Amino acid sequence: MPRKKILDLSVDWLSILDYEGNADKILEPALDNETLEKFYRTMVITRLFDDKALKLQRQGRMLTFGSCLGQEASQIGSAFAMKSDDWFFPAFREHGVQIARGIPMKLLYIYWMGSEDANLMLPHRNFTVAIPVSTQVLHAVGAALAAKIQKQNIASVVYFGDGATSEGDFHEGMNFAGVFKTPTVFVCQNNQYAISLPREKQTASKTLAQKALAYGFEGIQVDGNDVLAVYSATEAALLKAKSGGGPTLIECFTYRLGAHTTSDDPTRYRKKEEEEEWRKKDPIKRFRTYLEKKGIWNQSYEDKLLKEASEEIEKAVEEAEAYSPVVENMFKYVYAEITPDLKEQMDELLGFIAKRKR
Ligand SMILES: Cc1ncc(C[n+]2csc(CCOP(=O)(O)OP(=O)(O)O)c2C)c(N)n1
Repeated sequence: MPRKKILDLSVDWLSILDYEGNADKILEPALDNETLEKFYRTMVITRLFDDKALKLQRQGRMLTFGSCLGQEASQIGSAFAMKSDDWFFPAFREHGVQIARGIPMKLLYIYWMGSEDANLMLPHRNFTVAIPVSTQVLHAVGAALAAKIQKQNIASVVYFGDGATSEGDFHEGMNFAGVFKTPTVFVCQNNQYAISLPREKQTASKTLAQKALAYGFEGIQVDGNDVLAVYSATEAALLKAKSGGGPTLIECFTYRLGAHTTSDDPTRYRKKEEEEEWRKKDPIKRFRTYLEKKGIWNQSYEDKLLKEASEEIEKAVEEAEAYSPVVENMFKYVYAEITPDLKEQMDELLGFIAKRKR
């Protein structure tokens, strides 16, 4: 039987920077040198922050930690497109976004050293890390709907991975956002793996971006190792969201160069050659080449930056390790009101600590 085509959907791809340090002149965002330098500095600080966390974990000074090595362009490009009044909802790998949003590194270290107290000290409009995969998608859509009802000119930006797109929460959030046209930007960092599960086994869809089309809004695939492309796509999505155009799903096509977390061994599920290929696509090196061509970057700039960043990180670690967690907080904030069994556990622990101190 002859059929009539009733829908023709497509997904765009955006890439601006090549690997020789050239930007597409038509697509290149108009950013001043100071802003470009801020992007680079934050990417470098994130990498050093991350590396320090891994070392601390190996020395028994930090708990399980998931590195964002290789995803710095996806994180810093999207983060700097947000305004400070926009809501930000992270998963557990968004250290770069958190640093770009001005969350002190000391707090990030305190959190990954095991104290939820850090969440009580987060600056304005930064939500807590979501360890359960995809739950933050619903929170972000809810915050965006609230902002829309209150006629605030803000949006919410939510981060999650390729694996999160298989969760019900993702689909519920996307559906709600599409129906109610909430000002939400969904940033999916497709880093090719959900722990050991490769992207091809996650979904039969050709792209993750196309999932937005089913919910009635735009999905775009962006070169996630190109900080300019990620910035431009996020900025456009935020402008659209704030002018009533509804949500956007941005799929940042990138790669997790490190292990899933410090408890993972990626050599068991992926080939060295694949990692090597992606190492050549290092987002920091790529951006550095561009900045060097523009006369912004040189070796003495790099040496100074590395020195300053390392000092900043050492100071943050020192402060985090000097922090004494408030034990009660672990129990107090599970529910709005502490339940009798949690209260019992809290009293038992406090008693145990008091006895040890004597
Ligand atoms: C609801 C839920 N199910 C399972 C887990 C265990 N888990 C932690 S991370 C992860 C994979 C997440 O993959 P992805 O969303 O691609 O993010 P990535 O870790 O690659 O950044 C899983 C299954 C969890 N934390 N929450």
